[in-house]
Amino acid sequence: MTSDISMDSLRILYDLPLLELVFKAAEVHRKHFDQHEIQLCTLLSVKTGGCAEDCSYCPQAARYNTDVEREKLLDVEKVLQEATVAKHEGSTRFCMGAAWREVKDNQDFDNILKMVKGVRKLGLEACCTLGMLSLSQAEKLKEAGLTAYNHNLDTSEDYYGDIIKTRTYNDRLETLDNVGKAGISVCCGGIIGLGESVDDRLKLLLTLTKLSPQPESVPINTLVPVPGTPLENQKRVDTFEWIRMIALARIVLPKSKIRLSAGRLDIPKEAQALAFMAGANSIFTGEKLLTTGNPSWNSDHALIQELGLSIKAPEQEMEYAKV
Ligand code: SAM
Ligand code: DTB
Ligand code: SF4
Repeated sequence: MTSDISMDSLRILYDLPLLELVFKAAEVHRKHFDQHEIQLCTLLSVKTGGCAEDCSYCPQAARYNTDVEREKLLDVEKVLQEATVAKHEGSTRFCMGAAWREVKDNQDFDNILKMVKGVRKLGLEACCTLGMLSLSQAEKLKEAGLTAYNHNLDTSEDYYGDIIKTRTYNDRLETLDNVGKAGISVCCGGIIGLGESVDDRLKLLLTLTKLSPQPESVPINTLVPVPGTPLENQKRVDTFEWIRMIALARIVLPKSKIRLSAGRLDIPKEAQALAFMAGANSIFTGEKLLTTGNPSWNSDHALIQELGLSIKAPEQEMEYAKV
């Protein structure tokens, strides 16, 4: 499917009987990927808490009273130790997250560049999610060897203002543009379960298809309601709605990796298997996401083995091995 896709065509797909939709998504998946391969990505919060933004879902926003303690940027050495563990467990992409509104040109950023270089030297793909980014900062990250930059649009442009008031949808699009211009792969997805309508979810997908370049990976998060955040009492998303979102993402973004992200801890393994059938081909591994829980290494290894799946090898390894 290309960018001539419309809200009407998305709605028709979304309303298909569930298994029909999954079947269509599985067909698209097999055309573009080896359906047996799952990419393992490990997240580490390198700078936790105290964020100036007001994202209603986020336990790291300084203005909400959550259990998350504010920490300064981790040492480069500590981050590389964690990356080594992730590699040992079979992860091929290491993602470093910072609770920043935007990147500032200071010593912390210099240390992030060192982390990126160190992660690449370990033979892993490196990803960062650091908030807003200028073109020159994106270029520096590219030079350090960064593989991908995660910056989510989260929901539709219409619903965005209900969830986040301290920045605009356009701010997000500008950063994505800078990332693309610097030649870094774009990782961009969203969250379901924020109280949005199905149309909001479809609009998010439509916007993702229109990004140029289209995202290399698309994380699909389901809200993890954290006590102290404005969305703490939000009802959990129905698992079948989650599957529909994944299948639809696979159909309209046939070449992107579709990543099962936040919320997986509470999703039964049978539903995760259906999500892989529906085209998901990447997961976050490791006991923790940024601040919330995630399935254990053991349970994910067991799931991959039980389903007869295999772990995807890193891309571009040779290109950056000497950085
Ligand atoms: N500060 C950076 C930013 O906002 O781009 C990077 C980190 S931020 C935590 C990355 C993404 O995590 C958000 O865009 C959101 O999609 C997801 N996220 C944060 N809190 C979540 C929660 N409670 N449940 C599900 N997803 C969440
Ligand atoms: C993404 O879309 N999900 C990840 C990653 N990109 C950075 C983050 C999920 C965070 C869930 C809440 C937490 O653990 O703090
Ligand atoms: Fe800050 Fe990112 Fe959390 Fe928003 S999602 S409050 S920008 S850490």
